[in-house]
Amino acid sequence: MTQFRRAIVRPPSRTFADGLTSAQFGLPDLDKAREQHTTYCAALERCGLTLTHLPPDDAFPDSTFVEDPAIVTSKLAIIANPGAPSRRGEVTIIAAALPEFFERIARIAAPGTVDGGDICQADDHFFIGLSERTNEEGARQLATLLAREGFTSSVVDIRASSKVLHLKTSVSYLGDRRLVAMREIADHAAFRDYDVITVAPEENYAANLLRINEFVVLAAGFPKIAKTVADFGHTIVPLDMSEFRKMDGSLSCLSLRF
Ligand code: CIR
Repeated sequence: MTQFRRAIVRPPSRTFADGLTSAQFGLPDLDKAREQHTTYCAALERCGLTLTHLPPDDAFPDSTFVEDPAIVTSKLAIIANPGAPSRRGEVTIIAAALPEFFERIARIAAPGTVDGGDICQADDHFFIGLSERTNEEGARQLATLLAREGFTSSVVDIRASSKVLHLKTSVSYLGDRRLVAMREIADHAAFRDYDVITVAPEENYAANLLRINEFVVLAAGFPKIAKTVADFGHTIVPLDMSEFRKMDGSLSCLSLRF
């Protein structure tokens, strides 16, 4: 399992509530979102990570979801080309921040689009989600870049699912060849060599979790999957994600981990 040492994070900006969302939970409370973000950062530190904090930018309401404008691997960082036009400018600050940590940096070029939230790494394999944000050309460019580094990849088309924004909204890698997935995607052929743990439908939001070293960071309030994951011997770190959920955000979106 990948050992993670660092993460890049970015707090919500004052315009956070103006971001894109399809969720029906009402407007987020900015102060509460900031508090939840601070708690999230502390949780990553507890998992052993050293954090780099990028400054908030009111011009980009969704920029706290720092996972989407890049894909980071042990060998190469890739600047993405986010599928939502309002988010494309977020790549500038990420492109400036990554050279401190990565010698080699590649880019997804238009007309290819990729959101980092569609990319699920399982050791040396990458699942690439095709979604409203990641198109076939972007997926093809990313697969080529990854293959050059010796990584394998497979495509998971989620375009027919109205329930999920990104692939990682619906599936996460728990390590040890185990995936945690929403029922609708659990039987996908791309996952056939993995042990797939299905979340109960009322716990779908918890399908996005973070395995970081010996810890698993989980959205709070989902006891069934928390017990299943704890029974595998992981230390659970539960976090209240209410304000980010209102903006279609989940745990992985709030950091780039490497
Ligand atoms: C968006 O629609 O782009 C943001 N409001 C949410 C992005 C969530 N990111 C992620 O799942 N990786």
